[in-house]
Amino acid sequence: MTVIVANQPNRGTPFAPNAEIGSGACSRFVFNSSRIRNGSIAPAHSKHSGLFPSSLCQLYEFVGAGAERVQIIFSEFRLPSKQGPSECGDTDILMVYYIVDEREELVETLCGDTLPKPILSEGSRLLLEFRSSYNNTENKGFTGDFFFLTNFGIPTGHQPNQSECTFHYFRNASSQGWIQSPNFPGAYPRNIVCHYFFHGGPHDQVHVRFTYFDIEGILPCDEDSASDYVEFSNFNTRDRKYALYCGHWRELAVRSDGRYFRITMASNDRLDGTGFRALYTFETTQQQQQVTTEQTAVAAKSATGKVMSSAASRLLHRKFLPLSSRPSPRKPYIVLYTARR
Ligand SMILES: [Ca+2]
Repeated sequence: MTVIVANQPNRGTPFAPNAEIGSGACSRFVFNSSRIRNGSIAPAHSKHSGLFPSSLCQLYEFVGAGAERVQIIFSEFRLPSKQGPSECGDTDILMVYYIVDEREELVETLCGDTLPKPILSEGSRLLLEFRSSYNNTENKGFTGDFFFLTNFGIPTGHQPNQSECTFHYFRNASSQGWIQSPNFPGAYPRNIVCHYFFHGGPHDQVHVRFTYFDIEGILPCDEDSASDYVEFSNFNTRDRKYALYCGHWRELAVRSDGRYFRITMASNDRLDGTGFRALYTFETTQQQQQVTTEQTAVAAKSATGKVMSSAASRLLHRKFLPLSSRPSPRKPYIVLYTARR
């Protein structure tokens, strides 16, 4: 195999890839994390006409090490399809492959004018294949930034072990901040478990307000319903006062009993969602009392039937009441602002 170090393979690319390897009709650019941690890719086309050559095939291969994954974030994407906006056909497409056990698995085929969501590899390797044969002036190609990372695309919190999707949030680091699912706002990976641990001060409670929630699954969001889910707990073990959550929620808020709280997200081996984003706040008991009074007033108003839908009301009464088997049950603090879509 001949390995050639490319000089200027990509228009507008500040980094040269590690190697360009001839592969049939396709040129292959290999990026190895030992030599480059991040950069951008964009297929070369004529500076004169803005067109790609009549038949272009380029492979971009990303090779990470250990627990590293590859994330691609697109900043430009214009590959209009000859077959209309909803069908890619086989021209002017960008194909995404996971490489698992030396096998290439096609994950998705991208085309059109909509900026794709971020992509996160399943393991340490990822392959992109760009094919262009439908030349018109609308086809401007794409630009994507790539990153080799070990934080699963979760930029906040303290991650003690790079191979685990576990993040800790401490009151003494910040009284407020954001958490998100891996690769948000792109699809979260399959077969993943992510833990978010919150450690407040002695008189703190943890308030978490979700601003986006899309977890693939159906009620009751457990393994029997083949669902991905988000779990809340005041303990390290399962907290039966909280139901498991999946589906779409416009807004959802939850509060811990005390200074400690855990949120866990788990995905199975099929179908995807785009995850969640939430604002967490460590609140002292005094602040909390004030907020509870306000929330009670909102809940009372909702109960008149003007705000809360019957579906929401059913969910509240059926799912969130404490279980009688639990000793000294306390009413769970979950405020449901809107019903399931
Ligand atoms: Ca799933």
